[in-house]
Amino acid sequence: MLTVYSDSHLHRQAKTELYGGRLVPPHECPERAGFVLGQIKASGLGEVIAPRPFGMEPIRRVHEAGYLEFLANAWDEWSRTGYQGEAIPTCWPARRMAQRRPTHIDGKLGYYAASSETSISAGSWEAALGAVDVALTAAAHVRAGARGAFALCRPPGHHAASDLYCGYCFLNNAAIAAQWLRDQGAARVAILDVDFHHGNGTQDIFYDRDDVFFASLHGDPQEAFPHFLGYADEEGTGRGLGFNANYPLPRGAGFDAWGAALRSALGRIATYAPDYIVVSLGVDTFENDPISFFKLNSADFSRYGTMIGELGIPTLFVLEGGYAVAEIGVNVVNVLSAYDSATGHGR
Ligand code: 7XA
Ligand code: ZN
Repeated sequence: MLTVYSDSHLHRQAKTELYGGRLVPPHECPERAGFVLGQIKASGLGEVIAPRPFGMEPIRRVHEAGYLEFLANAWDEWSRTGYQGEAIPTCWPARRMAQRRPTHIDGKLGYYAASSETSISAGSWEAALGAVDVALTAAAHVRAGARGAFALCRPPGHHAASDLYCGYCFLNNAAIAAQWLRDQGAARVAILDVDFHHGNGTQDIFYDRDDVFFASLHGDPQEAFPHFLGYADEEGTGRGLGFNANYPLPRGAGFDAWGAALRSALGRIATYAPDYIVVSLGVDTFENDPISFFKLNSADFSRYGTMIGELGIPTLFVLEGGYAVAEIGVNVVNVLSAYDSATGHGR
């Protein structure tokens, strides 16, 4: 399977994450991409190519103009205040407050952030733009006839809504790729989110639509980030009713429970019969992930790569989370090479 990768992710070098009441080095760190790329090369998964530029138009199809203007300028505005640390929101338009965009950067951060762990640092915007080109280049490869492609995106994207950032995500790489595939003529696209965390941004973007089916397996939001979306009774709205499927799972879930949920989600996707599947591939379901609570082992990642491949639908894999740095490369490659084998493209 072909991988698309760019060093542009190195622009995102945040130094702080608000975690457990302390400012710590971010879990979503540049080394993550290095571990994945290293394992892809060591395993001989396939060619690694650089992305080509797609410009802003595919991004504007998913994200609001005011939000993009905010992201493009947030670091400069923050720096001009004279603040010494990285940009972190400290106030929000909570219940019964005005839903207006203030002029001061402190107000804008609260207006556009859904949570506070994700510091904005110099270069975050450039890295986020680069990740979109990675996703779209891989999407174009699948559209051109490949059975699968892997977008080694960093920063990740699935928590970003049309006008919200959070959970280490600024631009929704998977959603932008799915929309682009639609705009290129695909009738239906399914997004399967196997990251430990619910893909609240992706769900929100497509919630009222029947042309993009969204299924997510994740830690029960009663117990896990993002807490305020991802419940089983969220099934879509309007034309989108019946095209959103959430599988919240309890603390300690292993492959028995997780794999059964995947089987159900894949059944829904097969019935939907999409032209393409976009997999939001987070490997923070791993048993040793430091911020998650599922119990998949490395062999389980191969098992589910096979299950996805057996659908026989061209699939774009987009990297999301996964923080057990030494193992994330192994787990990603296990999914992708099992997918390849199941589709007859094994090594
Ligand atoms: O898929 N999303 C992630 O892996 C990031 C989740 C961020 C959780 C922050 C909770 N303090
Ligand atoms: Zn995650």
